[in-house]
Amino acid sequence: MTLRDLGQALESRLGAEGRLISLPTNRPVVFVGDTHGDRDATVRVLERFPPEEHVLVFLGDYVDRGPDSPGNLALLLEAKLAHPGSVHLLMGNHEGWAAAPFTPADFWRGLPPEEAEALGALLLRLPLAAHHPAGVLALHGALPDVGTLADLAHVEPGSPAWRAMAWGDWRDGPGYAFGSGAFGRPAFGRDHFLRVAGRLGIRVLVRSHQPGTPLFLYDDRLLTLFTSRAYGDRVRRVAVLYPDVSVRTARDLALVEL
Ligand SMILES: [Mn+2]
Repeated sequence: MTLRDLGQALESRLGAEGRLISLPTNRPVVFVGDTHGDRDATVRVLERFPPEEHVLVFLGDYVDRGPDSPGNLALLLEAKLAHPGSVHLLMGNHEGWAAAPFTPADFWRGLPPEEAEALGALLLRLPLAAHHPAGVLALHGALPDVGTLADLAHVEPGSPAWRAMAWGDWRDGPGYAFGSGAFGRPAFGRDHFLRVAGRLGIRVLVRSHQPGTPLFLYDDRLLTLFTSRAYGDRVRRVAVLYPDVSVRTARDLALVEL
């Protein structure tokens, strides 16, 4: 199927899913970092962790940077269509193009304008976060300063909370918010993490977005994954949360290299 056909087939389903996904506790959950046009990475994920037996949470940034953005996005949308309950595609900043355009954006700028508009509108319907009752939250960037977990279900693209979730960076140091750095990326520190995670009842945050960040931060409660070779020969890594594991830190998830 073409991206256009896939978009039409998925339009109503993506809208109905809401912004916050509730993850089940009876199957292993696999968190996948940025794939960024690395279709081979997505193929490996689907082969190694079949959606019939696993729940797959892709953390966003499917397009731009890597060699095959259209192929990678089509494969992910096909997987979503075939396994709607066990494949979840969260929104990264690269899927939020229609709400906040950026540069460079090789995929988006390579599309005919009307196609970019239709696909951009579709991808703005993607969910923003996934929650697991073991105390694990997954999203692309950073924790927004919201009052309750349920507030995440109502975050809309373009809002300050969305900007934190889709564009937010973490800094390895104390402090709360550090304003917007390069390219308007808001940055947050340890004190913001501890305060918001405590308020939301989150032990561990799993996210992607910042390939150069240490794997573990903030007493091992923040895990940053990257699952693409788009930036050179970086290790492609996913994290698996198995049923009945008591999660104290991100080290209670199993890291797997692809
Ligand atoms: Mn990103």
